[in-house]
Amino acid sequence: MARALQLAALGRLSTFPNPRVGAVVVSPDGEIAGEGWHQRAGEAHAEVFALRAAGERARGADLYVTLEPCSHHGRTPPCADAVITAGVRRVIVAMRDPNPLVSGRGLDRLRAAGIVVETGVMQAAALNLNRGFVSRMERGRPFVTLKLGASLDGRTATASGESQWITSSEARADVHRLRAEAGAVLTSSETVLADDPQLTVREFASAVPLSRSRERVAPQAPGEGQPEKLGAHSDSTLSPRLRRDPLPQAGEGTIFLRQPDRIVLDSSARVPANAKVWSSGARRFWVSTRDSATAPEGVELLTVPADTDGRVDLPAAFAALGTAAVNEVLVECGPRLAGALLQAKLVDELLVYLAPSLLGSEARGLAALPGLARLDQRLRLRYTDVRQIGPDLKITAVPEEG
Ligand code: AOF
Ligand code: ZN
Repeated sequence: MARALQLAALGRLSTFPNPRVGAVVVSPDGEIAGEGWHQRAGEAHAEVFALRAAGERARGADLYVTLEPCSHHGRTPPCADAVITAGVRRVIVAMRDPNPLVSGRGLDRLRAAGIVVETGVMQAAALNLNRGFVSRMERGRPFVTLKLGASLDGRTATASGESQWITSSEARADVHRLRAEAGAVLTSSETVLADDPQLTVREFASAVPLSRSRERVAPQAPGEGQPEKLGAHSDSTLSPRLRRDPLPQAGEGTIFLRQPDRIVLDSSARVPANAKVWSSGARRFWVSTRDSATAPEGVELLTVPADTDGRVDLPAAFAALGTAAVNEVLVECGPRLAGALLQAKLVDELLVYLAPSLLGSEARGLAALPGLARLDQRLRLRYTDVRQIGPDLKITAVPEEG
């Protein structure tokens, strides 16, 4: 399963809106007979690649797959049927498919065909890899990461979508990698009008390995961490035999980089057609309360209700993005939207890059929040990770419940 998760992670930058899925066929004599991972929506599922690679050796074999095999006819036929036809004896699954079209029916179908099914193996790692897909399926909205940049005293100098305060190129490359992984970047009209950011992946592009070399496949900035969530199962902990195994036949060693969707929340539709954020290359969403606004070419207008202040109603905006098949968003914005998202409890994870400098009390804070009458009204967070990225600190935190 550790290997299947590694394979699934190869789709980290390319499977949206589909989940990242990996599969390994192990023959009765304990050899890996086939491997596969899902590469792009509309193309074959992980199980199909793995079964194809295994051929006749799938008969009587064990199939390790990071997501329950599907039971529905989507863009591709049901994988559960392919597993049954291939003569697999046992299927080991990391997590159930939260897609209501599947949701246990794939497992039922396998069991009905007499296949032994085990579930929940390395489930936490699988859920983490697909936190965006799971969020969209279960909550109808994307997983939201709010990225902020500040001085050590928590101050920011600019309205900054593109974080002009971040001087270190390491931190910038890290943010570009996060944009690629999230698959969508969201900001406010205020930030667009102030900074005219592109919000595309540029610095990271050269760091994305497109070669066939196994060693260079996992995209990772120096010192960075997502893959070490799988770290305990990295190559070094696998048996030498597994380590020598070749990559899957299909799409061998290829990582597809897709530019992230770009999303602008713009209540009164003020962002001009020539804003850089609308430049071509990805899906672009203009979320506004004005249904009469004329969207620039290639930009999709999502009209949502206004809140009591006349701004975009945030829960409605994120629900609309869920409907538009956005799994995960990286929010890069100024203090106003940051504060509003935190107050609306729409932030799942907070990333704060802290530069080694002090801006003093005249500079603005990170998130605009109403003044507190009592300390127990404070917004509580829990740190989940701290690391150094170049000269900066990167702190990951999650809001506490309640
Ligand atoms: C994937 N890749 O490896 C697996 C998936 O439109 P379709 O036919 O590609 O179906 C997509 C759904 O299939 C997806 O939402 C998930 O529920 C299920 N499993 N999807 O893209 C895979 N195993
Ligand atoms: Zn499938």
